[in-house]
Amino acid sequence: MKPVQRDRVDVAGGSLELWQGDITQFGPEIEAIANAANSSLLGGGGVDGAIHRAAGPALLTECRSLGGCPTGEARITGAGRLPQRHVIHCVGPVYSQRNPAESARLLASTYRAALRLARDHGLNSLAFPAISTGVYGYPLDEAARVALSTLAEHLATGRPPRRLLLVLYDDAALRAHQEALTQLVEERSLRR
Ligand code: AR6
Repeated sequence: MKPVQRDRVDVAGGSLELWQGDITQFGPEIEAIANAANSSLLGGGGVDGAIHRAAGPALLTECRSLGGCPTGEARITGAGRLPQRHVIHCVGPVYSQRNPAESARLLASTYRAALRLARDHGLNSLAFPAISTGVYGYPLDEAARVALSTLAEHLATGRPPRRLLLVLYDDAALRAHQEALTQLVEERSLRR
């Protein structure tokens, strides 16, 4: 399904947006998409599989040359056949392997690493999937709070990228992120 915008808040003149649909279906107006990868960076199921299928074999060839990526970090490549300039591969934590505080630290860390790479490559728009909330088993409501507060903190610095999208695949993920956004808007007095 082509992504549809469902919600949006303004943070320091930047835009934090909730979308629903398939992250591989954006056009070139979104300069980069993030992938929820594993530390081998050699592909997998879920959104990783969808991104590699859409991007074609050039993406895997480029990923092979990177030699993997530790949990909590990110790596950037071209986007193969996708219309974006880059794919940023994020390795989130497997929720059951650590205590909740350590998982939250690593999840925030991979979002921040992706934002740094985007800024270093002159990107102004970046779309994320809900990292770790599928195969990696991160509870949706907790992951939504971590993701949204990390993205809002980035926007509050005033640095690029200034347009951040979280792309939710199903209704449960969308609901969890809408609730977390409502909480964030109240806590930080943001404009919806
Ligand atoms: N567009 C947007 N979101 C999607 C799409 C899509 N096309 N497909 C799935 N999602 P997951 P993880 C959502 O499992 O939990 C892979 O095998 C999905 O509903 O893709 O970080 C990797 O290689 C969920 O909310 O990633 C790793 O081994 C979210 O994307 C492992 O899975 C993330 O689900 C990473 O697990």
